[in-house]
Amino acid sequence: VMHSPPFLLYWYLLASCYGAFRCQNTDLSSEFRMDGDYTIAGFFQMHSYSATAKPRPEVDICDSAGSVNSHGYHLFQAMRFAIEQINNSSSLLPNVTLGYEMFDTCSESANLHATLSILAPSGQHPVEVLSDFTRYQPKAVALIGPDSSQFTLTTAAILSIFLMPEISYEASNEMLSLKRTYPSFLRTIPSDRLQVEALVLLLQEFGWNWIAVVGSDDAYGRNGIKTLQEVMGKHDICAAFQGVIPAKRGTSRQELKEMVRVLLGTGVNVTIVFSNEYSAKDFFEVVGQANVTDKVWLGTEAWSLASVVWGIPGIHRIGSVIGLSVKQAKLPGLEEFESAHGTPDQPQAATCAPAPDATGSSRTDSTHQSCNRVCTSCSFQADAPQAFDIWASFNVYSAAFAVAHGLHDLLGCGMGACSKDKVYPWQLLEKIKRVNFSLQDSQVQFDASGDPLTGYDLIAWKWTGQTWAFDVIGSFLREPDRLIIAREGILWHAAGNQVPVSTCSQLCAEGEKRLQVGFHQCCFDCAACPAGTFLNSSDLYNCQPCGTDQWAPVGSEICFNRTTEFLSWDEPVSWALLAAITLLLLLLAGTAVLFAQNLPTPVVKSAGGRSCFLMLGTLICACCSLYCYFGEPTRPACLLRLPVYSISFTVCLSCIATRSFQIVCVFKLASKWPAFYGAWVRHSGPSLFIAACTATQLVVCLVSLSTSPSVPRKDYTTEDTLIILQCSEDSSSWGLLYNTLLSICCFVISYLGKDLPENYNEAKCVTFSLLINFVCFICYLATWVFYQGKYLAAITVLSNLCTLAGLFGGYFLPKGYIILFRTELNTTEHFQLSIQSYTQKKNSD
Ligand SMILES: *[C@@H]1O[C@H](CO)[C@@H](O)[C@H](O)[C@H]1NC(C)=O
Ligand SMILES: *[C@@H]1O[C@H](CO)[C@@H](O)[C@H](O)[C@H]1NC(C)=O
Ligand SMILES: *[C@@H]1O[C@H](CO)[C@@H](O)[C@H](O)[C@H]1NC(C)=O
Ligand SMILES: *[C@@H]1O[C@H](CO)[C@@H](O)[C@H](O)[C@H]1NC(C)=O
Ligand SMILES: *[C@@H]1O[C@H](CO)[C@@H](O)[C@H](O)[C@H]1NC(C)=O
Ligand SMILES: *[C@@H]1O[C@H](CO)[C@@H](O)[C@H](O)[C@H]1NC(C)=O
Ligand SMILES: *[C@@H]1O[C@H](CO)[C@@H](O)[C@H](O)[C@H]1NC(C)=O
Ligand SMILES: CC(=O)N[C@H]1CO[C@H](CO)[C@@H](O)[C@@H]1O
Repeated sequence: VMHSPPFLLYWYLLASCYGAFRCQNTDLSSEFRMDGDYTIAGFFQMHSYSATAKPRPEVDICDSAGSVNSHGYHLFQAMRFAIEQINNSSSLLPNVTLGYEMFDTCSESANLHATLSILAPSGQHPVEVLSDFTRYQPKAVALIGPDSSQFTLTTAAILSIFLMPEISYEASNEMLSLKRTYPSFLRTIPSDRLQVEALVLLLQEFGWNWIAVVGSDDAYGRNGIKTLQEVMGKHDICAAFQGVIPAKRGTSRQELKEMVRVLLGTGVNVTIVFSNEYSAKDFFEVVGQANVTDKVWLGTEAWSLASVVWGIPGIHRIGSVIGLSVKQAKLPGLEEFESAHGTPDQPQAATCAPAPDATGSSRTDSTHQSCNRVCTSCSFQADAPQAFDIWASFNVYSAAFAVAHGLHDLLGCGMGACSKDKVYPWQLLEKIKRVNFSLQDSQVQFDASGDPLTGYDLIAWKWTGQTWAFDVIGSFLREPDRLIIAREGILWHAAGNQVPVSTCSQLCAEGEKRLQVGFHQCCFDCAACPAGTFLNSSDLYNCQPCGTDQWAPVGSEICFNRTTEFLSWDEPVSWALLAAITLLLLLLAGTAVLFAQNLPTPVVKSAGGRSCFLMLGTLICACCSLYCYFGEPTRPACLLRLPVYSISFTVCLSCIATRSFQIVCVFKLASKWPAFYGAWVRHSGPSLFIAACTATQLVVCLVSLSTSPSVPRKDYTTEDTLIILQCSEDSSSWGLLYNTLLSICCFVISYLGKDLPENYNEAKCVTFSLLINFVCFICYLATWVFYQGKYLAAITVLSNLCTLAGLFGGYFLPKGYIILFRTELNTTEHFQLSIQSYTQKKNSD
């Protein structure tokens, strides 16, 4: 029963592919193998091979076309070495023998051929057509390799259908981390995204933000450039130049020369070369001919230690080369193993089959000896392992051990004896994903994307004359991602061993924002942030406004808190004013007592008798309201202080007005309009007048309080650095206006009585008081227009205090003086005398 047609279709395709290869090559077994209980496949690029377009769909024969690739050869030996060690181990997979099948994957077709070969079931049965692969048992339980990202993308896509574990040791393409697409792929080399992050950290470390980026014309280079672009953009680093190194040799030389010319023309001092080793070689050959001396070249793990690059004649002149490399590692015993196992002298351990007979005219001639099968020639042709080869070998070695640990877990070896059951690849995959073991001082485990938790080492090239060497100058560590670098270990090829500069614009001074010039963010002019704004390090292109309670000077990177100000109790000005208020209060109280004691005397009677107490009382009230101007303004104080003062003052003024009016009436109106005077006295006109004036003021106050109540308010406008805390007395002017009108009224009435007898004549005094009142009011208004600050409250207090003191001094003080010191004037006789003399004078006029 077939449940999933798409799968079936896929499998048909695979099967027909496989059939096509079969026709060409009857030998389905790999080129290099060892039998065991479980077989692990290994793909290595043992020959350098440059693919060319072919008219017929044939599998490339690696050893007939290319030269031996020493690097691949050492990796291949590392896998054999690992498997032998696992077999020898008594703790890991005891009594279980692992076998291997190795393939030379020098080209796409060789790689696909190898992939299909390991998928074929054990033995040489035709491929079964299944709709469920859970019981499918291919020849190998897991695959280690292939090396390049390009081949791996193909292999991983196919193996993922079968959930067959694949651990690559050199395929760093970021896309392979996508577990949705490549669920069975793991690797022991970090993803290129991590490499990009390390490179960007390196750029930031030295403040290089105007650089060039070149990459090779393959998945590695193109994806690297793409990711670099993305990550650099996030960190405000710009690429002045971006280029792809042409892949084809020979004809494209001119193209490459033009590219290098343009690159050098940009004037950048730092270039990232995200390239495979062969394209890097082409690139640096051209750079070497361009007489470049003092630049910095940043390399990726693929070429920074590769001998094909540092071996280019004249490359020691191009400047400083800093690169990332896989983590340095030791693999003791590998070299001995290689020299012992270079020749197939142990047929039971490694089978080197003779080359198969030619099956077609297009295949290799029958006399050609396959290098893979004649291992001696390989070991003769390969170079001795470099540090780079050993370090990369460690990735192969740890991949083999990861498979072994997974298998160890799956077979239940931890319990004592291994079960040697059938193993399906998808079961093994689950176990491999969870391995966590330590190997030669490093911990091997995979994250959720199947990537290793290792970082990179940072290396710098070191030339002594023409001899190449390198220093490990730091490392990039993971979780958290960080760069540790010994800067003094780097030899810069610039004057005075200075760190080269590569920026488009000089950094702006503190507190200056950037004004982008042209297309790139890294090229800018600077402009200081205006006052009241600051430059946050998170956005260097815009000034941000400070909070309302804060201020900042021009060109600031922080905001300062504003100082809150108000007229406090403990200032000298306050002390002086408080003393004056208290003195006036005491005088008012004293006068009240004095008047109470001398109530029957004519002076007190002429001053209004009992109504004097009302006036003194209101003056005391008004005086007390002045205390509300000190200290931090509170809601009740703001609400009450002005109405209390205005109403008290109104009462006082209206009293004075009635008093003056009364006297004028007695002397002038009584005789002219007796009826009016009678009505005024009968209907208690004075009280009504006072009540009416007060009620009007009360209404004015209530209306202004209800329309805009006075509350404590922060004033930000007066000074940038201050907050002035004050009451919002927006509608206070109506009450003041009303009082002013009343004052004028008072003034007019008292002026009418200017010719009355001296004891009754208050005109001079009242006029004096009211003049003081006007002067104070005008002074206050003038100050208010020009000054807003904490001392405005003090000025208000002073103005009000003067007004009150003027009223007291003009009205009560002369009378108090007569009571105390001129008792002879304070007699009924004296008063009658003065009335008589007034009447006589009037009649004589
Ligand atoms: C495995 O053991 C054999 C003999 O016990 C020894 O010769 C060989 O070197 C060992 N291999 C490794 C890789 O340790
Ligand atoms: C580099 O210098 C050599 C000799 O100093 C000169 O012959 C050659 O033309 C120069 N090349 C370039 C590209 O300037
Ligand atoms: C391995 O096999 C040997 C002999 O066949 C046996 O003595 C030994 O107990 C086995 N070890 C384990 C761990 O199964
Ligand atoms: C892996 O093992 C190490 C040491 O045994 C341990 O510290 C670490 O927590 C383990 N990691 C996980 C993910 O279990
Ligand atoms: C490159 O270095 C030179 C000399 O040190 C310097 O004049 C130039 O401004 C640098 N270029 C950039 C883009 O920083
Ligand atoms: C600056 O910006 C960062 C991130 O947007 C923010 O967390 C920080 O509070 C800002 N600093 C100031 C002083 O506003
Ligand atoms: C500014 O005031 C806020 C709260 O009002 C306080 O948390 C902060 O520490 C103050 N900053 C400075 C620099 O005084
Ligand atoms: C335990 C075991 O089978 N060890 C074998 C592993 O393979 C090597 C040869 O590669 C043998 O020598 C060991 O006996």
